[in-house]
Amino acid sequence: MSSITPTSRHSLTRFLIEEERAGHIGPDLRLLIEVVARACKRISIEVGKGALGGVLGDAGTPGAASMNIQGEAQKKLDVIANDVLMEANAWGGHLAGLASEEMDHSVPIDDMYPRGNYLLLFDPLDGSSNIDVNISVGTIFSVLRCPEGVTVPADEHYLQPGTSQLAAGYCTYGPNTTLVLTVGHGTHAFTLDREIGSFMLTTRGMQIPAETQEFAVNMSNQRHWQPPMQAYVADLLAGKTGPRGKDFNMRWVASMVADVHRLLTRGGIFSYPLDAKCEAKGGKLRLMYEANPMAMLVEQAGGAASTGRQRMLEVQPTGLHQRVPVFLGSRNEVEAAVTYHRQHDAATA
Ligand code: AHM
Ligand code: MG
Repeated sequence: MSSITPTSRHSLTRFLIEEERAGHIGPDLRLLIEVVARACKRISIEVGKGALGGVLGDAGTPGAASMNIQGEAQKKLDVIANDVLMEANAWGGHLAGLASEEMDHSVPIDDMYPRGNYLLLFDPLDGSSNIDVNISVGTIFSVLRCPEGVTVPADEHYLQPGTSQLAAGYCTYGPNTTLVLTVGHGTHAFTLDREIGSFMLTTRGMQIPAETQEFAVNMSNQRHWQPPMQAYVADLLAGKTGPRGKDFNMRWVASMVADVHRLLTRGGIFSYPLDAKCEAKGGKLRLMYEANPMAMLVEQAGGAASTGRQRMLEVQPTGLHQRVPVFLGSRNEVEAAVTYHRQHDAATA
């Protein structure tokens, strides 16, 4: 991992042109990423207005918040961020279609515009529960290729495993706005320079340390977890004198973007396991626009990502809004969590 000195800083535009020259991306994918980054700048401005902009609180009418397909109440900023991403990506000719956490089904690009070869999936504003309390939220996105011969993509055309992602990223709206991106050649961070309005490369080749002493999980769900997760976390909490032989610290922002940004920066494991409350749905977090893009970013930074029982990027999706259990971050710690699942499953088989 190398930090960039002020004199050698590259803009996102320059970085993408160099990726194109290196043969890592084509011009349409470069345009797509530029458009998403521009939309994220807009969202960053809206998020930053807070109470002054009238953007806080629930969408819909008082007492009757609008709901998304997940049955979750939408915040005003969820809807604003979704609209910004939809509008920005509608007309450029780089996409065949889009899918979002906030929309029941995918949407093909309108006939009035040319259609490109890519599919874009996104969670427009992740960490919705933190919007009104001024804690970091973010946008997560994933790019897939539209299958050969498909001109009007439907939901089924998005159901590709995470290994098929051509690019993935997120943007955090926190004390600073940072875009973290991979096109399959490392994971890189770009900080928004608000004075010039450009994302500037601030970390090339993020690297997650293989070992960690920090974990992130919603501990209030502990009693609802399955036995292997119970055993794993009990051993983390046992600390130095327990079987793991070291003390662990815990952090939980409740915005996946912020929790993942922390582990990309200094290591850690993030997990949202199966629990009795979300088991029937398959998990809490969504595979296609939360778990998979984060898994690609983490693997590209030398980390690992798993459902606890399978490499995340190899899960064959069956639904656009499918949910999965998630373990990702420092490689050795993810492997430790997976071992607890493997041993439990072997003992109960
Ligand atoms: P969202 O996309 O509706 O905001 O939900 C996803 C969020 C993640 O960012 C976060 O890790 C998790 O839900 C928080 O869950 P909890 O409320 O159990 O802490
Ligand atoms: Mg989310």
